[in-house]
Amino acid sequence: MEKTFLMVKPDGVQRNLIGEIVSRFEKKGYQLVGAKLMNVSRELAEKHYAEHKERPFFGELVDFITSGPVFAMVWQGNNVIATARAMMGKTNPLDAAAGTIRGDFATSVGMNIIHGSDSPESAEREIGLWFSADEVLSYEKTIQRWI
Ligand code: ABT
Ligand code: MG
Repeated sequence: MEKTFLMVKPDGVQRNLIGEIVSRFEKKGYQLVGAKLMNVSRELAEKHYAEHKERPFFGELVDFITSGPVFAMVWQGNNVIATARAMMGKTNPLDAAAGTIRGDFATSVGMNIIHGSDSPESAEREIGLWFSADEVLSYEKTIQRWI
């Protein structure tokens, strides 16, 4: 079963959106298999955003993501990587459709509420970076068979 890494960024935590965001993925039919509220070290932030290292906004990005607690999660389910990205909406809230998380709650590219892995390769890399093996659970959800 496919897994992805999702994270409520510091702006989402400060704005009390953890419950709203978790609820959307639960209602969609996905299964939460790992979660923790945590402060992010600069080292972890720099590894997470390594692909943007040369970009002019890299410093601000690391400052932002380390500015307060984030809610890191692993979700599991059918096509969860691409579907979660669709549910999040486009990176720039100007382009994010109403009904998506960013479309409904975000106004800035830099502070856009949620992160989600953008491919199977990044999902594997990011889950490994943020969670240890024993923090990602495997448990039966019998309701899954109806969705
Ligand atoms: P993330 O989920 O944070 O990775 O966002 P997403 O994959 O939708 O967008 P990318 B392109 O990976 O952007 C990473 C972070 O960099 C911020 N950003 C991006 C800017 O501040 N300015 C820019 O011009 C671009 C392209 C947005 C993302 N977020 N944060 N926080
Ligand atoms: Mg990204």
